[in-house]
Amino acid sequence: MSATKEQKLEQMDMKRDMYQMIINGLREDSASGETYATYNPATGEPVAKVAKGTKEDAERAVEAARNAFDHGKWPRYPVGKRARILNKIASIMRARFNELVELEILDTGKSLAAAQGQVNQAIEDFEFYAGAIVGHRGSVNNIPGAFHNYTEKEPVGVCAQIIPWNYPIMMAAWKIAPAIAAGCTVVVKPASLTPLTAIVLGEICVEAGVPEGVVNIVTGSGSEVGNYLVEHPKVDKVAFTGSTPVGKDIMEKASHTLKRVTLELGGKSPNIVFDDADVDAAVDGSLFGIFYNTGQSCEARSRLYVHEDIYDEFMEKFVEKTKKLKLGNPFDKGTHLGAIISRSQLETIHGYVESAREDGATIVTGGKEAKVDGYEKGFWYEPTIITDVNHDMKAVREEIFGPVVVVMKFSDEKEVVQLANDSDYGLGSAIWTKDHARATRVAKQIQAGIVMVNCPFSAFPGTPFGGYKQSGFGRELCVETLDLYTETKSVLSYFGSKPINMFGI
Ligand code: TAP
Repeated sequence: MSATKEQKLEQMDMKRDMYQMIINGLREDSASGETYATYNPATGEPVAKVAKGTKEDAERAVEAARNAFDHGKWPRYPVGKRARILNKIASIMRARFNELVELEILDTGKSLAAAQGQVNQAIEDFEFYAGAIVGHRGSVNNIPGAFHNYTEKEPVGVCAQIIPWNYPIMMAAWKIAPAIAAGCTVVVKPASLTPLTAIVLGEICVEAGVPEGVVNIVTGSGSEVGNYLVEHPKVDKVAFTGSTPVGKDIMEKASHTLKRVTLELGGKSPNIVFDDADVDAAVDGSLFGIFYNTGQSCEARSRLYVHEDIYDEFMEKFVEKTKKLKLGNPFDKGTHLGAIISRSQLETIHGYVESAREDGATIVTGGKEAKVDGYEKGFWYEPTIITDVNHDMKAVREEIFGPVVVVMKFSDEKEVVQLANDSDYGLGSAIWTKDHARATRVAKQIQAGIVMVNCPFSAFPGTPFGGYKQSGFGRELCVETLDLYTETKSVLSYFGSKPINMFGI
């Protein structure tokens, strides 16, 4: 059943029993009338019902986005007006910060600190692109004679944006903010496990004055809704964040209509601790590097290389602090690690740990499902450290996407650079050293989109985020992203007094 026009203006509680999609500025049920339940991974309890979108809903959303792009006001607004509306979105999010945080925690089971940081960054993304788009312009080019050439940046068009479950609101903001800043219209497909904050963000966009059809949020499965969007001839670009296998499939299918594609995929990021590092800082940074967001981060530093001269000291402190990490009520300020997103992800994580065990590795701490008082029906895994591994092992080569780190000893710089680069992935990397020359030298040699030097985290709005190799291509979170949501049009004019007769006849 279609929503009424009045619903467009109505602000609802963020926490509610039922979440509809956002299509053409309205809350909409699925064409099939079907819903599904989302669960709180910390408790295993249902959170709410969500419209179960279908191809028909994806079609309606693409039509709305196409119409808004081809005939609507948004791409034609002066850039300052779009910027003002992006800032309005940010200010509504800020005013409803606590509600957004609560909803994100219920939907993902992540800790309060993680959710707060991610909602805050989502807000800052809109503010960042409100500013960045104003300075994103074409050029006037030096050409000879009576010619004049300038370029204009024009929005790419209708963008399908498919996002994962690990950072639901942040990923939605990373996608929506630059696209609409550039004048595109979007159809966002959130992960089925965590659609709630993306839906609410779509509502906030409408409330802030984004015209109907510009931001559409369609829930439903990746295999049906996601795939339909990727293959749709009226979609101009696909921006995807998710696993490498799905990214490859999307790239292949999007090629049939030669869509623009950006892919932010998986990772297996190296974390190198040199013998001259500040050991305490490296321990704290490595702890955060792997266990933040319960290890469910694409740029999790999951391969830890420690120089042999400081290995024992480092490991003693690293293991001790890992054992102190607190799992528990995600809303409690003192909780460090939240839940794992689902039972199936928990089993995947444990499968990797078991494979390491079978390959002869040592599980130094963790290595099993965690029992958390009061949360017996939730999905929890112990922070896990694995040693005695080598680069042939599955747990060292493949992305685990959980709170599991493999640790290796190294003896020299050349060797560790080689080990760090011995991966199909190339997203994040970290270096711990007091030697500036070494940091610069190693940073240059690492095959990854991001290098963190003595720094526990990877990005702020403004810093490029994206991968080398099978971690994908394209950069998000930065000014360069705007290039990926725009085409460059070159206008060449002739101002000579004599007409040009190129054929001379
Ligand atoms: P995926 O299974 O790849 O799912 C990501 C999104 O794609 C979901 O919305 C999913 O829908 C949809 N999808 C699944 N199959 C599809 C298909 N055939 N066509 C179109 N869409 C499809 O990943 P995930 O398990 O949610 O997330 C974990 C992965 O994302 C990890 O590998 C992680 O490294 C990566 N990740 C990367 C980054 C960056 S920035 N590089 C950031 C976060 C996560 P359903 O939910 O309905 O299946």
